[in-house]
Amino acid sequence: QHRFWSSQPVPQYNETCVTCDGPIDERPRLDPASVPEAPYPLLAGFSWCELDISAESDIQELYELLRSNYVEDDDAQFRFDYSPAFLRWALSPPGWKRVWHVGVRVSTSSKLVAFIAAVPVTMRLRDVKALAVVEVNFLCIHKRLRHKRLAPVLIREITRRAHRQGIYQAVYTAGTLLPRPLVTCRYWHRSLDARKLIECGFSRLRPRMTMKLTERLYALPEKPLHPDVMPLERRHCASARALLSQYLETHTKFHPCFSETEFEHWFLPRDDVIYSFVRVQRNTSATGTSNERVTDLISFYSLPSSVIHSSKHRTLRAAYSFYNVATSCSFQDLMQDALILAKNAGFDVFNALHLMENREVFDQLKFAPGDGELHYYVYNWRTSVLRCEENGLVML
Ligand code: JJ1
Repeated sequence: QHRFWSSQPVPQYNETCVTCDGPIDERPRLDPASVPEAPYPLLAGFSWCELDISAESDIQELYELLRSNYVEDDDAQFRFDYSPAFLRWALSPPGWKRVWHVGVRVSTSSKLVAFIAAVPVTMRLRDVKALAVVEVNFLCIHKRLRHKRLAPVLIREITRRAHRQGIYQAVYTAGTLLPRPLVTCRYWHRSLDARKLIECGFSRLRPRMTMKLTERLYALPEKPLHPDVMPLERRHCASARALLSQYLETHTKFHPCFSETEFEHWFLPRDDVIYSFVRVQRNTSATGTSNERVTDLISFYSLPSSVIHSSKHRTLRAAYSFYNVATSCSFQDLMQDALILAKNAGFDVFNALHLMENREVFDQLKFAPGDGELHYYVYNWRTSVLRCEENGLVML
């Protein structure tokens, strides 16, 4: 079935009973000399390269490779269109390494035809509180080179490069089923511009519904329910990070552990990339000093999709729920503010996965289940499957 994955240290479909959590293959860690020093051999006519994400030209080449060849929905109507600024943000968190931005070029023309990336992250997985892993993302092979079995070569090469840096586990997600998901989460969608979603084939007019009624069904207040929600600033970050860490530790079993600098990187707002908002409580002590405590956090990222066949609309502007924590109000009221803020920022749809506590608010807030699912995988780690609600990782 899986010529490649059956050779890899991942749980197979038939392994159900897990007695002890831990690595599947200890050899690369115990015997680093067994990790090759040189890159894996590539198909004749192609060469490895490292992209320089600080160079406008390399980011632009990566942007174009992904825009034309990356993930599509099941019916090939939409394709992810990550912006250059988004890619730079996603690929440069604290501790990022250029050796982990791996490209494949045609040797004669230098054209970029494939890519895979890893970034470092510290994860908690069940009882293991700080597992050093890489998040692998943006694996993309040009459409004309599919069926040449390049993906296994890229995966072996990024694995080798992680091993060379002393990292032996990876987390990755895919819309396709591979051996074997840690957890599988469905996408849910909340219309913000119902007319546009229908016009571009993202959703359909329901039976016995007119366009006017549909627009009225999805109407939202003009302003957030909480007038004091404000964009996250650097001064909020220590408190916002404490709020999020506390939430993830108590409510989930699989989550990133953000350092202070990582939190600032992943959450400080960037136009058309990452949107974060907080509510703060001001406390004035007896001595007159005042401090601010973040009580609530809203965040979502911008990931447009190209509309593949529409004369009317070229792109769909989608906001994807990132990390949201409510303590001063209900989670539902907080997420309603997330919808309003996303609508006011010009997004057409708000997408969220069935993970953490999200499912509890989908019905009331008029989300509908999508036709896509996201499978989460951990490379070289054995553990039993999680419930969706126990999943505290949102990847980009
Ligand atoms: O966006 C997705 N589906 C949409 C569009 C479907 C178009 C036909 N296939 C969808 N729409 C219906 C819901 C509608 C929303 C508004 C209100 C009424 C109901 O279902 C799906 C997710 O559902 N997206 C994808 O399939 C894209 C790929 C997802 C896998 C991502 C893999 C990432 C890998 C790297 O990390």
